[in-house]
Amino acid sequence: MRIGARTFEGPGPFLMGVLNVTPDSFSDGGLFADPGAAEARALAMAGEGADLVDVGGESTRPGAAPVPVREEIRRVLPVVERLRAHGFPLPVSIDTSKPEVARAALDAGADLVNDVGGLAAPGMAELVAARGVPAVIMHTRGTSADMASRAVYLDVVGEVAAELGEALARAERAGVRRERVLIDPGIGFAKTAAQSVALLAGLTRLRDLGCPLLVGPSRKSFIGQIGGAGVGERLPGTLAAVAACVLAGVEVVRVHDVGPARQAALVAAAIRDAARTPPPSGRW
Ligand code: PMM
Repeated sequence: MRIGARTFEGPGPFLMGVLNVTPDSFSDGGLFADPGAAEARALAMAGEGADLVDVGGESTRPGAAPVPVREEIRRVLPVVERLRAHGFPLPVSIDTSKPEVARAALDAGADLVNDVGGLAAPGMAELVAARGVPAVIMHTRGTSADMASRAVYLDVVGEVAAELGEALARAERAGVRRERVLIDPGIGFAKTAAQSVALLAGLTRLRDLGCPLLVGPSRKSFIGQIGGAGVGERLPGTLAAVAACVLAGVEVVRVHDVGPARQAALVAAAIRDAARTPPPSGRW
């Protein structure tokens, strides 16, 4: 799959570095709200081995207040513009569910649309199709306000796979090409801790959708619940989840702590590849 100037193929693992330019994200809110600080963070992540960076201007944690379109654009656009103006070497992803924000970011040079809403907003799939850019379709239910109450499943892996399949089919009807889509089970989005763990254990069942997988376990609350760790203390649990993703064949892992995640991912990949001959080819 082509993402910006780079071609991603094979099993990876590839790392998407998180660049939250929000005042209120659950783990790094406010740290990178200034475009200069955001750029420095992006460069640091590139230096630590990130393969792409994901710029987000709206906190999606349960209960977070919605951000108006103009405010979200005001947060993300200067960052994308600055990265592009200064020759930032990696593909830039825009983390948004709003087509207006995605359009502004794509116009400024973003390369991929990462939509936690699964391209469901009116006009979003059409925009992705018209621009011919790759996109992440993530699974969630409801909004930040009601997602916790919608975490009810009989078979979480089966239902998430089915709902992702429906979102993919909807996107294809709007003109999005399947070979430009990455699929994400949405760890922590309308999921309890136990459901997030069940999804991490059942990732291989999502491969039937025929798309590369992207998973974002970094610093999420299931780690806090299992390990009794506050938001700032979840690196060890994050690394365990990164390794589990890579061993399951996930192509892209979305992380805040790129350097440590890279070491964990490379060791897990070496174990994965030693266990299988020939190594998996990936689903790009
Ligand atoms: N998680 C968050 C935000 N964006 N995008 C994708 N594709 N997958 C995720 O799991 C995901 C996401 C929330 O975490 P953050 O606030 O630390 O970015």
